[in-house]
Amino acid sequence: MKLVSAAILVFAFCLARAIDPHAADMAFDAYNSHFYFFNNGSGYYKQDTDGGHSRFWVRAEQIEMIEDAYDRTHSRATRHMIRQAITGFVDRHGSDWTNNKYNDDIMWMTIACARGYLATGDRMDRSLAKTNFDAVYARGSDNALGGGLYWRTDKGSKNACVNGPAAIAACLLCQICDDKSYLAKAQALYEWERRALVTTNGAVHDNQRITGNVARKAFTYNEGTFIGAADLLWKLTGNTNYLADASLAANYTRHVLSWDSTLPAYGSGDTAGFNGIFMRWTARFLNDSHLWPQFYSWMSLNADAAWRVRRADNLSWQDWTSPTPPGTLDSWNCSDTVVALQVVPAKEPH
Ligand code: 7K2
Repeated sequence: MKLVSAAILVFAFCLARAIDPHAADMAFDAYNSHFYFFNNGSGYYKQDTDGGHSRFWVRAEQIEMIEDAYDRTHSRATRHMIRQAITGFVDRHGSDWTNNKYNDDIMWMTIACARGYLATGDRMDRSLAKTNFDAVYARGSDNALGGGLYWRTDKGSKNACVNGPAAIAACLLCQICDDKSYLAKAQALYEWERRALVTTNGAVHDNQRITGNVARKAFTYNEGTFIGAADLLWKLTGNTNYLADASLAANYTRHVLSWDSTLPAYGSGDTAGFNGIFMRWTARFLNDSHLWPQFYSWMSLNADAAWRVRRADNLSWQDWTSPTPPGTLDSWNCSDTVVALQVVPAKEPH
């Protein structure tokens, strides 16, 4: 009898840690049927369930969401969507994005294009990534504050939201252009961010003003891109210090920002998709480092909670502690759940 109840307990424990195996497909399909618009070879996500267009950086991140789905399934249809959505982006914003004063915006799209190239092999994606990265690096980096990239062309601050993504972008360019000069850039950007903004317990502060003041606010997306950059640099160099950094930032996000439960709910606006960015890069780090055993219970708790708060139409917002409300929903606000379900495996990897 004791053995039976022990077996039931173990079974329940395993169940609690698994995620509905259909959730990843269902969430992606529902998201696309509510928000995706395409016409021949060109596509985009609407701003919300009523229409409109997503803005520049959100659009880039929604392309990354499609790439997350592709990395999970390797489906032809999803690869085609990547092509269509990058084409739609270029239709709207052109191939030279430097009229955008936000260096971070351009870095997000650079990552989306570099990942696009890895998925589709289309040289246009690689060249979009390279030329726009190079332009931002040229206009946005200097030695003030010891290095790093400015957030915007007005050069008021150097922010985690551009330096983390730029370090990731440079690692990807090193890989896809087979050019080691990008590795040196990635290492320098990463080292600047680490020294200026990252604490010894893994908090990634938001930015440093040109006056020297540091904004001590740790957002999950900055934790995520720091982890992503550390992971890619570890893979490119073999230096395990990067792995230790990534673990520290992941643990800080888990224990301090999330109290070992769901990621903080960020509400509407730019912050609405921050948690998806965290989940993406943390999951990649856990795949590469084989550290899922340390984090699966918490990561799956998040992905599972994300799916549980969905509505009857399978849309789910970013507050994973309360039911998704009826009425109009913003597409960016619903993307975190889709990403979480693409990147966290339904069962713990062994
Ligand atoms: O202050 C920056 C950043 O450091 C901070 O983390 C977030 C918090 O706000 C801005 S980043 C938001 C910009 C992203 N690029 C496009 C712009 O339209 C947007 O203001 O939210």
